[in-house]
Amino acid sequence: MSTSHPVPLARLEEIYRTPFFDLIQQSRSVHLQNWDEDNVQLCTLLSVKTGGCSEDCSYCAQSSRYDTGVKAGKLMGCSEILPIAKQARESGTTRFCMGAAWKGVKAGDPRFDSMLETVREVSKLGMEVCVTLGQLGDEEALQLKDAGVTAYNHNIDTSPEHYPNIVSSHTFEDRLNTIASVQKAGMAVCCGGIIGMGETERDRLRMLEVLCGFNPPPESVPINCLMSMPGTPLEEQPPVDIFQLVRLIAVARIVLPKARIRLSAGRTRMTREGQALCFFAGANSIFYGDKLLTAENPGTNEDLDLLRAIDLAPLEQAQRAEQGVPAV
Ligand code: SAM
Ligand code: DTB
Ligand code: SF4
Repeated sequence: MSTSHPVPLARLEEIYRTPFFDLIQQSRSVHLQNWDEDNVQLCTLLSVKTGGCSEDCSYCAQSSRYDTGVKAGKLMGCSEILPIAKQARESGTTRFCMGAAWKGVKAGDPRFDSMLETVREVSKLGMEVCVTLGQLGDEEALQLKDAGVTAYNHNIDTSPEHYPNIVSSHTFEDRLNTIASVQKAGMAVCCGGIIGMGETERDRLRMLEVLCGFNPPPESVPINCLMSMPGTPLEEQPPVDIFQLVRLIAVARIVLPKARIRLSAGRTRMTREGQALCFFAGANSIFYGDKLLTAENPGTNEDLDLLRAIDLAPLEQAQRAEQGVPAV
């Protein structure tokens, strides 16, 4: 049975303050002890329902409370999503993540039934299937698991203390309750957060402290750097310092050795060298494709060039090579 590995804040602070090169050397060594291959998982993200969200998350371009220029769309149906998922698989992706901009889902709602149908079809394609549909309870979680969802993404986003400064339409506790339902249903938890929202170093480490307390620990941890979206309350936030990001990834790798750490939003503002340091520190997954949900992401050729330049193979291609099949 899995158990949590709580790490006290003071210990996280101590690790974070290790001299930079010692820190990334330590995290690299933890990485090598826990991961057989040095590869990067490519994940395709699709916004299946964009904009018009009732919530007031102050980083989000999809909240209907802010004038961000994002138009509210309808939920895409299975016949629209399936060809996109097939194309993603052809492009070398091993995980397909579908995101919906709404507060949450309820069993019996036709939109939830439509998502279940989509998941049933997409899960036949052989990729990991991740969805992020906001709040849910035990029943919804079980239905998603039965339909074939492998992981549910629900970020805590920041520390419990900073959360009320960022969101007022739901609570940090609400987020934890959803995660508990996901775990009860036996789906993997994908949970991380955003840095660059005016939080302190302590808030960032408190966020990791909460993640380490999950039982079992999250299967994947997306670390997003805020994409400061015009029209949102956080539009003027300055970019995150790359060395702070690398340090946080290194600490995450040390305390969550088995989690896939996803270098998520914000890569368009990072250099290739900065991203390479993130991979060295322990990041082993990215979102792959020109667009995140509404914001930009590096182009696919750019990403493949970067991985090639630093001898990192995408996950699936690495596995194929092991089986003697030439990489695409
Ligand atoms: N509505 C669902 C929810 O809130 O969980 C799912 C979609 S929501 C857009 C998924 C995650 O995207 C958020 O929890 C946040 O971590 C990330 N995100 C949203 N806007 C962002 C931004 N401007 N910059 C960085 N990350 C962002
Ligand atoms: C996550 O942690 N990051 C992704 C995914 N999970 C759903 C979303 C990033 C969104 C970036 C802002 C946008 O595209 O609007
Ligand atoms: Fe809605 Fe999710 Fe954006 Fe919050 S983060 S406004 S819940 S889409």
